Amino acid sequence: MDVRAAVAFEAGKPLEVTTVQLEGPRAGEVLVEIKATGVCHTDEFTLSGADPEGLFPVILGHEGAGVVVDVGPGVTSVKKGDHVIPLYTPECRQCPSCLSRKTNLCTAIRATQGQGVMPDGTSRFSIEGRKLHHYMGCSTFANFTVLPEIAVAKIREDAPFDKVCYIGCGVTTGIGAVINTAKVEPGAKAIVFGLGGIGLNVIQGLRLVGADMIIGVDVNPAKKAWGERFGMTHFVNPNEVGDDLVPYLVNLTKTREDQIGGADYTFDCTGNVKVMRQALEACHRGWGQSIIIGVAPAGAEISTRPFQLVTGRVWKGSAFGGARGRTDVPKIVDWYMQGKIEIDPMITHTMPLSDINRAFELMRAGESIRSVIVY
Ligand code: NAD
Ligand code: AHE
Ligand code: ZN
Repeated sequence: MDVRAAVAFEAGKPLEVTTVQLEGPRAGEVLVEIKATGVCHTDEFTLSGADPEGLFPVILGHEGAGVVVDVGPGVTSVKKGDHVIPLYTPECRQCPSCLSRKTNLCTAIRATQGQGVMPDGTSRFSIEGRKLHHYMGCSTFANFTVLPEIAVAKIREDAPFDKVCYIGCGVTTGIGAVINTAKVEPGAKAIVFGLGGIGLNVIQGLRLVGADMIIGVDVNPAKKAWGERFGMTHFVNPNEVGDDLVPYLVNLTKTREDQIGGADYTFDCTGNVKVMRQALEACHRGWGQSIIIGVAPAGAEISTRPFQLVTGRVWKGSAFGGARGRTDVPKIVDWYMQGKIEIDPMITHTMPLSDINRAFELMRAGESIRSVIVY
């Protein structure tokens, strides 16, 4: 069938909105009509050419919501008409990783996902006979896409697509990093580096669990008001502090004179490896945990003095907020519908697919929190 898609033909070039061809679902796959999709910084990361796994030509997008319109042979857990959120981290509940109960990183289809194809090794997308790659198993920058059954979460039908699409990445990543990865306790002191579409969700996650001190760090002064809107208690602009950012932050966390200072938890939501080091070193000696959420370019490496770890600081990573998609995403949709978490104010821009390059420009300029494409 013919579908409308924004195609990334080459790294570093604008997307081209055009008609492409999509084959129907094969065994174990579903065809989903995408109703809305967010534009995440990771789409920009891959489009820029910085992603070591980046493949072109490709249909990007991994933060969608839509309706199942057809299912392939053997599909049992969803049916036509179901409302779903595509999952770049699937949940098969059968692979060694799922069965371990130690990680959300299902390994059932990760290899083919990274190769930009369906689990059978082929792509469903093409343009004039030329293969197009799938992206993160989702390709939500198309009004229809094919996904493995294990890579969709069924959600309630009264949830608005143009809001809950954000749960497909940003909301779950930020809130999940607090709840699932760091397991932040009430009363904790936390620092969030980077107050964009992810960092603001970390902040609202910290508010949700009852953190006492929520320090936001961003080079963009406009993010102060944004952080405060979701529960941030202090704002620090590194450009106003200079080279002494870490001691400044450590000092800020002292609430008694006899404390040595440092955060119980820090979160990197920038993808900048220098910031990741600052985040680790701003943790409290003996127990502070630093959670890396940001995705760094090919070749980038993190470093610190091993002494930082010897003295009890912990470096951890978090993908999709440690969430098990088919289990956790419907619950997060419920939290939104019940008013426990906010999404609407973070969606600063909505636009049709034809304007998708504007969404990328707004993100690069730091002018949007989330842009959502509505089909
Ligand atoms: P964004 O562009 O909306 O926000 C990034 C923020 O970081 C901006 O506010 C920017 O001003 C700030 N920033 C940049 N340099 C900084 C510095 N040196 N110090 C402090 N702040 C700085 O991006 P986003 O959508 O929030 O994504 C953030 C990161 O998280 C990206 O690297 C993205 O690829 C990654 N990500 C990871 C996961 C995951 O599962 N691990 C999921 C989604 C996104
Ligand atoms: N391809 C990149 C890795 C990108 C990455 O780490 N992606 C996150 C999700 S970002 C969503 O916005 C993730 O889920 N990682 C786990 C995984 O299996 O990819 C690279 O650096 O190679
Ligand atoms: Zn994302």
